[in-house]
Amino acid sequence: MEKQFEEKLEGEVRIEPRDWMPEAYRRTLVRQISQHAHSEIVGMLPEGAWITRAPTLKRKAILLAKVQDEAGHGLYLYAAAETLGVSRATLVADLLAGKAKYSSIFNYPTLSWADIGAIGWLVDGAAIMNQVMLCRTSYGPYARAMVRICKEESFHQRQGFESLLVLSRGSAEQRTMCQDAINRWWWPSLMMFGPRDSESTHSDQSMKWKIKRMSNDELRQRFVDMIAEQVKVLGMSLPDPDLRWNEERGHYDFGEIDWDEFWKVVKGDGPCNRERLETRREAHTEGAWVREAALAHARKKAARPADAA
Ligand code: FAQ
Repeated sequence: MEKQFEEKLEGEVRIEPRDWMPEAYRRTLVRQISQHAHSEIVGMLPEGAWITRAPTLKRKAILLAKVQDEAGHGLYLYAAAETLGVSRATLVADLLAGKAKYSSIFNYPTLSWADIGAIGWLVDGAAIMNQVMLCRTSYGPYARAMVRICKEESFHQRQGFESLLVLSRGSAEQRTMCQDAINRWWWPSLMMFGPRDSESTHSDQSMKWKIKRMSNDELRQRFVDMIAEQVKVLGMSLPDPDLRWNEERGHYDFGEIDWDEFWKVVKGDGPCNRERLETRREAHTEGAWVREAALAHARKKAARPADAA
């Protein structure tokens, strides 16, 4: 069975839920897919805080749609994780108990309207850079979920960029707001790609299993190369004095990430970690009646044909 599994990987045949797979492969997928699902759900909070404060009806409608998309992404991903034999209730319980990880980026506050544009451009931009490779991941349900998610994320990135473009062509105050948001979101966005390859616990094995197709550092470099060009269109700058084009490498060089800050946030001690978990716990408690009603409805529906007979 192991040989068949290896042959499938070698021949680029997707692994499906009913196929035999090594236990460690299954566990790695549950870990990564559930962390990804939690990120989408917690990721609704920083932007959700601006739905009632969006400057126009058009911006409010766009933001509402985007935040709803993130909820949908979370649900596809929990469903993909469930195909590996773990229940969504267990995964959510782990998140609420503070035992599960989610992306570090969502532990930073959204201080101004420009942050919503910066999240779309930088955070969704980093997310897509990583997720495009995941459309080719070796596990079928995860890869298929990613195809749809990527289509929606690319709309998210464009709306973020367009929103910043408007601010960048606005008043002096709006331009300052735009630059300030870029300054605050730049470094945390680079952290989304995870630790340096040399510090990454799972990369080697995940690359062998074709769960990951590119390393953390490769994706981070691609992101820097893309954003360093796009920021010129905005007429803004990135807060990194070491950022410069390296002709020899054919890439932008960039400064050192504050890894102490990264690990602090990952371990639960970032600016908003406690607030985010508290908000999720409250939503879970307050939403109990919706889950109960949905279950009661499903039971009633399932009982109906028997009643009719
Ligand atoms: N934050 O060995 P590696 C989005 C952990 S979705 C927190 O390199 P791996 C959409 C890692 O889990 C954003 N923890 O790990 C959106 C591991 O801990 P563990 C989420 C991090 O898995 C936009 C340890 O460090 N995207 O933004 C982070 O091979 C706007 C060692 O790391 C995904 O989840 C971090 N930044 O590579 C929503 C994509 N980085 O489990 C709303 C799928 C690392 O041993 C608004 N995930 N860690 O305790 C992946 O591609 C990978 O899991 C990586 C990490 C690349 C994130």
